[in-house]
Amino acid sequence: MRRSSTFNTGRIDHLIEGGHDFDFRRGDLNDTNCLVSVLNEVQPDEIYNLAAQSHVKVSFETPVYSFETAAVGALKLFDAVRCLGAGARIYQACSSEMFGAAPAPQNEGTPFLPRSPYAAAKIAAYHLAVNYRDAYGMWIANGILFNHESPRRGETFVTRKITRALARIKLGIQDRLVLGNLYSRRDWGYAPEYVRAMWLMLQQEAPNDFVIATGQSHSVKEFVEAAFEYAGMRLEWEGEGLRERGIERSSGRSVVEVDARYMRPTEVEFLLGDAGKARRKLGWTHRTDFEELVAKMVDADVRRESMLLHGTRAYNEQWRTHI
Ligand code: F7E
Repeated sequence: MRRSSTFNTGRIDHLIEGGHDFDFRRGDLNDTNCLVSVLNEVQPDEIYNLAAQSHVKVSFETPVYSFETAAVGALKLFDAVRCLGAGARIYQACSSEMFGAAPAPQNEGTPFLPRSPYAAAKIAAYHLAVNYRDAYGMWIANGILFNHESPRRGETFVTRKITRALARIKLGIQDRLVLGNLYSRRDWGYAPEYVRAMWLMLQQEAPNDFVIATGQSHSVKEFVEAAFEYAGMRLEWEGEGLRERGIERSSGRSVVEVDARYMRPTEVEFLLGDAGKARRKLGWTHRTDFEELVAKMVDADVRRESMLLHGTRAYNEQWRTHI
């Protein structure tokens, strides 16, 4: 029986799988007592530390909380495992945000030039992982994952914000999509493939650090265009800066607009990952390309939003008949 603990978004979710047993408990990563008691009870073989306030823009508004979950939370976990002599293998979720302003393509040898409190916190956790590895011989792998998306992505991250708004515009329940910087570039991959890479990292003989990316980079604007085009809505652009707008060609309606409130005080302009080391040592490579990712996310949101719409209508009709 393998036991694994996943520490996610500042909370501890862990499960023990074995036969018909399925045990699920929750706790707070920053509560050391809780952390120790979970580790003691579960005695995990593998720990996946995904815990963080992971929204980069929100980290400018909540820098202390963001630092406490991403950096201090990781330190508490490493130190709890050390104190307990637990011997578990740990996956530490790092981030391509750590590269910040460093020139592309970025790989394991690229210097970190952080552009947000979130990135600075992830860098602190990265260095702590390396130090605990060197000082105490602990088994900790740093996974430096570039943006990984899926229909399960949170609605405030740009890809999901785009596909969800597009679905709602198509169904006539939303007028427009309002975004910030259209010109930053990201290396977007498909999340399930990145989770496999995390698992592969913990199956190696020795702990190591890996960049996980597709090696393709697209701007936010290109994501918008690809999504709208896939949904059968051609866009034409007019204006510049905060006045830039995406006009739907067939209706002449303005469906994409820009607002300063979604801009960041400092931006990461260009991320493009070089996952050569993961290819060579883990045998990992991405399979889903940009167009397929966009299509999967648009399809899922169109399905979900139309179900919600029709479900609401059905609900309202039922409610009206009973009144
Ligand atoms: O922004 C721009 C925004 O919030 C992507 C997290 O999972 O990946 C993620 O960080 C880009 C940025 O992701 C909007 O300025 C424009 O340039 O989807 P995002 P992120 O900041 O790259 C890394 C790997 C992580 O580790 C993080 O935890 O899109 N952008 N307009 C916008 N972004 C948002 N959220 N909303 C907008 O309206």
